[in-house]
Amino acid sequence: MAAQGRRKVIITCAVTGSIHTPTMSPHLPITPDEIAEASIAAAREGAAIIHLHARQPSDGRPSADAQLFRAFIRKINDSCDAVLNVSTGGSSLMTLDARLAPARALKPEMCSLNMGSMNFGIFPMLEKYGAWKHDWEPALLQATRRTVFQNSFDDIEMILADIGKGGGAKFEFECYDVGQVELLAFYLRKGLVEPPLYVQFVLGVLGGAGASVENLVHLKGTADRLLGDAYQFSVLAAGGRQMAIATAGAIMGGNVRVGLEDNLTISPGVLATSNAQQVAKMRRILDELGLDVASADEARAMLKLKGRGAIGF
Ligand code: KMH
Ligand code: ZN
Repeated sequence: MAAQGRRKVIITCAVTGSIHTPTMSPHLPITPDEIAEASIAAAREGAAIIHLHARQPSDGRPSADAQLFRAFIRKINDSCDAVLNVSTGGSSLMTLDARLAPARALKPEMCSLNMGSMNFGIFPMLEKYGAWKHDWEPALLQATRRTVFQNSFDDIEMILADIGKGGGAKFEFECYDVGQVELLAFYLRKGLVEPPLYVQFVLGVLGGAGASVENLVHLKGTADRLLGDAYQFSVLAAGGRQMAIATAGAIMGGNVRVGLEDNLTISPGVLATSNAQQVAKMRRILDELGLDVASADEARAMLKLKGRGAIGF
């Protein structure tokens, strides 16, 4: 039972993403069944929000096939009450139309929304592996040297109108640097976004702000100044600083995101065996800090989501 006065912290688990590849970990969920099982187990450990991408079952490459999403999202929704958050970022190599197909088809309670165009470099991971299971893996990493992850003003405004106003989704506003927080504030002033805004500070992506507490303090300071009480925040760090930086975020009054999308390890140099293992670790940390884990329905109330009754799957 929750102790009195303890703040509720939302744990998001991003279970597979489009950054890591099958060679990097045997524990990365690939098939719809694996993605569903990983999500349900993460929710059981305390993840209130599950952030979802799909992969081609045959070889694990990132996919935005709405049918693949449908195959796992229904199963997850039948087995737990977690908020299901459909990525609109897809992979930086997909067209915008492809990226938006799952959100358009499924009308989820939440979607990600990336707040700017940027270099999104995952090519440094090429050095870590000698042999690859599939040819597409090194090709994808290499391609991020020359591909811009495009999220233009027009793109963002179209997503706000189409998936937000039209579909009723609330957003996980992914902000990789302070300029993207400034842009969110611009849209708040223009009335294109409505409180409560859920800002995900994304640290540690090459091309965005690095995974340091100093950067997090600056991002939060900027958001406090520009968004005031119109926002709540969550923190994710890509790579091995995931737990430490998310913990800093929790201490600073925020929510947290873990999951194999962002980091494959459970401690330095040790692969996590599941998403649930990372959620359980984060839950223990929060407990030690005197913080409670928000249930899915508490997260729905905190973020004013439309509810499970209004989803399209
Ligand atoms: N992979 C994360 C660094 C999205 O799905 O829209 C950012 C992300 C993007 O989750
Ligand atoms: Zn994602």
